[in-house]
Parts: sequence; structure tokens; C-alpha cells
Amino acid sequence: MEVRTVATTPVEGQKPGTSGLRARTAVFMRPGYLENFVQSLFEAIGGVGGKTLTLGGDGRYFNERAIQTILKMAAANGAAGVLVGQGGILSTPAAAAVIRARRTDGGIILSASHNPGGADGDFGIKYNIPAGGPAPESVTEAIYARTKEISEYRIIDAPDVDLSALGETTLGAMRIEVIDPVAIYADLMASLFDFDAIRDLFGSGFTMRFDAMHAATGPYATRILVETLGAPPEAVMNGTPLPDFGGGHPDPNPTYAKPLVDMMMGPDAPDFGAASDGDGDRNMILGRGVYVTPSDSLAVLAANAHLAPGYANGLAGIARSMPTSRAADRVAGKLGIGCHETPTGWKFFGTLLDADLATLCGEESAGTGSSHVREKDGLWAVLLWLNILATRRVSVADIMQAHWAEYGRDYYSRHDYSDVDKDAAEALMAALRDRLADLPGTTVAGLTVTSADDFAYTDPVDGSTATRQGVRILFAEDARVVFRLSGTGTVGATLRVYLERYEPDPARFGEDPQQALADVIAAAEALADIRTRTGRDGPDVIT
Ligand code: VG1
Ligand code: CO
Repeated sequence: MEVRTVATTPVEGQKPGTSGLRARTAVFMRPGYLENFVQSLFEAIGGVGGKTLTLGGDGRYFNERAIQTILKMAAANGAAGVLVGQGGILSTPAAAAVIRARRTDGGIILSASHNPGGADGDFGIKYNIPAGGPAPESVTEAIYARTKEISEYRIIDAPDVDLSALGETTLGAMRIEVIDPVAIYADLMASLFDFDAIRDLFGSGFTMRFDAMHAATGPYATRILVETLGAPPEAVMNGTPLPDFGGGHPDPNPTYAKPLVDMMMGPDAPDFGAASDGDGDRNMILGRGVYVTPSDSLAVLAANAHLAPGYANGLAGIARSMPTSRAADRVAGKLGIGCHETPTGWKFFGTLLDADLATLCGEESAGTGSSHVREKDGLWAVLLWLNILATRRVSVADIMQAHWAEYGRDYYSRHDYSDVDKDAAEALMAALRDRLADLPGTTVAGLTVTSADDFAYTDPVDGSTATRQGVRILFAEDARVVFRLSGTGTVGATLRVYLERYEPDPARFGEDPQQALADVIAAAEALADIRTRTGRDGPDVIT
């Protein structure tokens, strides 16, 4: 089969963000856009000659076309083999599990995660390293640097590979193995959790709903929850993956997974509710009548992880992204283990996991995971919750009450202002940064600023640094507000405002978080002039 060398010119802006490169699907489908990035990726990792890669995506529109292109480019670049999920499907955590179990030289995952899909939606691509987790910034920067210099890419002319049937085939000299997207992942879950206990829990009449939001986790949830653990079929909602996620926004939060949240707050609520996102790495957790904030979920999982066989020996440490609440820190303190605060995005957890400084990691954006795949993992979090519920046999609401009684409650909320004008959002951040030195000691909306900075991080393992990771303002009232701009969007800018306040008084654990945080919300508005600068009356997503 003939290798074709195609002349190309750099495409501007192929800089990976918080989690890979994302752009409108139509942009990705332009001739050369995907090819340029893939060739740059191959070169940035030292070429793929003789290497084996894992490849799959979340099934969104253009997934299979992109996979065919990547296969032909891998063959043209001398790759020895590629493991592809059947139908081109692999959730992000499943891809990480395959990379690790089959020891491939990393993998390529096609996803724009929680961003809507379809011809009018978004598409994305990311590279995960042989340890399973996302490429660190040194690698994503090297890819970006290559995209600015690229002058040609290589591809073979060959018919498309049939991805519908399991088994082995070849493309030129390259071996292709079409694998069951679920099997390796499901085995890994069975090795971590007490499946017998969870089966008993379902057998005792415990009810749940898992909303796959028509995204990648449907087949995983059906195989594991229904077929293996004995939950009734109705336990999985929206379990059929669709290229446009049924027109929805596959983001598991109270805004986009509203039908599930409404059910959980209603009179016929099941015992447990959960949802995942486009590529299956996020999770939202609910109990009957309660929404568990992701920051609290991380803390509860950390405090109870030892109940699951995979974590019976305890945790080496916990890591959380900076905007995530301090609830997990309190658990780490009590357990006497380390707690690390990193910039937003899973690429920053990798070194800590490799060095065994952390076992559990989490983000306020509904991402929790562990050393098992070095990625956030939606279904893993659901199974850990189920393992805990199967052991403790109390309700989610009772678990939360007991947790707060022990540690106090970190009231938490994130307010998003999506698709605002980019210049206005950048001006808002710049104005905040200009004032950082003057803020300590001042009073804003009744709260006293104790410190204000722009989060900078030095990795304790490899010494790499990341600056300008979010403006954080701490108040004497044991409260905090953080401002940052999203690094996963494809148009305009999204302002994220992270709000929290610690409440030690058990008499005040039952408040509505928006009420409990009213002062902090008012202070955020006063500090950043959000309404005037964004032209919005309020946030469009509240989590
Ligand atoms: C968001 C979240 C971040 C998460 C990232 C990727 O990034 O805030 O916590 O790691 O998405 O998740 P940003 O830059 O938009 O705030 V996923 O599930 O989209 O791969
Ligand atoms: Co995701």
C-alpha cells in the first residue's frame, strides 16, 4: 500500500487546552486540520514507528471518520499496531484502562467530553501517555510547537477498516485489533470493588438510575450495572450512544441532567442517582432528595475508600484541583495522609500518582478517579459509591449528614457564564489581577479579604511549573472565591466563579447552598463586576 506524503501548512490555534484540542466539528472536518494535529502528535512523541497505540472515541459525529484517518496515518508513519474499540468506541477511562492493561505506547482519544456533539457541535482529540493518564504539559506543548512548523503529513491510500467486527486485521504492515470496548474496563472494575456486596444490595431492593446521557457510558453501565450486578434494565437511562447525544449537552450537572435531578428530588425517587458525560470520565452523584456536590463526593469517597477491596490498604494521599473545595483536605488531615492542590485538569495529577503521593484525585467539575487508570472515571466513582452503600447500608442523605457532622460542611457552588465575549472576559480577569496586591485587608460585601493571588503551581515531583491558573481571593470568614476562564470551550469564553464557605455549626448544615453562600456570591460580584462586564444577569449553569 502506498504511503502518500501530503504537503500542508500550519493551522493556527492548534493548542491543546485543559484536556486536549477542541474545536467546532466543522473545523475539525476541514481538509488537513485533523491530519496536521495527528502528524504533529506523532512527531512530538518521538514518532510512532514500531509502536502500538490504543484508539477510540466517545462516538460523537465524525468519530469513525476521524478514526479511519488516524489509522491510515499511523500505518503510513510505521506504527506496529493499533487497538481500536469496536465501532470506534472507547470511553476515556476505558481507553486509559486498555493502554495500561495492554501496555500500549499511549493512546489517542477522540472526544470533546461535555461539549455538545453533532455537525454543529464540537469535536476533540487528546493523547494519553503509556501510564494511562493525559499527556502532561511538556508533551502538549511539544505537539503545539510541531503544529506551528508542520509542512507535510503521511497517510496511506487504503480502503476503510471494518470496525464493526471484533478481531484482527491489517492495514498495510500495521496490525489492527478491534477490541470489545467494555471487557478490559469491566474486569478492572471487578478487581477493585466488592461485586458480590453490590449484587446483594440490588437484590435487597435497592433502586438506582444511571443517566448515560446518550453518550459513551451507556454500554459500560448496561454491561456492569445491569448484566453483571443485577440492577434492573431501567436502572440505565439514555443508554444508547448517539452521535449528537440526542441533541443534549452531555454534562452531568443539575442544569443539563435536569430530568434525573427532578426524579431524585421527587416523590418516587430511587435510592441512588448518577450521571456521566460525553466520554464517560465525569460523574454526578445524587441520593433520594440530595445532590452531592463533586467536592463533597471526593471527600466522602476518600473517607470511605477502604471499604472497597481495591483500596483496603488505605490511600497514599489525595490530590484535588485548586478550585475544588477543601472538604477532601479535612479527610486527608484526619487520615494523616498528604493532600495536594494542583491546577485544573487531569494532566497535573499524573506525576503525583506515578510517585505514589496520591491514590485518589478529584475536581469540582464532577471528576473523580484514582491510580487505577490515572484518569477521572465516571462509572468507577458510581461503583465506589455503590460499594460504600452496600457496606454501610445507609442512605446517601445519612452518609452526607454523618460526614458533615464529623468534618463540618464546605458549602460550595460554581457559577458559569458561558459563551461570553472573549475580550470582556479577559478584561474582567485582567482587572482582578491588577488589584490583587491592594485587596488584602479590604472589606467586600461584608467579608474581609485575607489574601489574593493568581494560583501558580510547581510540581513537587518533576519541578515543572504552571502560572496564571486562576485568581483566588480568601476571606477571614473561612470563605473563598476563585475566578478562572475555561480552557475547554471552542467559541467565546466561559467565566467560572467558584464559591465556598466552611460551616462548622451542625445547626446550619441544612441550608440551601445558594443561601449559605449569599455573602460570597455578593462579594464575587462586587470584586469582578460580573454583570456589567459580561452583560449577563446571572450564571447560566449553577453546580
Ligand atoms: C473543565 C473542568 C476541568 C476538567 C476539564 C476536562 O475544564 O473545569 O475540571 O478537568 O473540563 O474535563 P475548564 O478548563 O473548561 O474549566 V472533560 O470531562 O471535559 O475531559
Ligand atoms: Co469528560
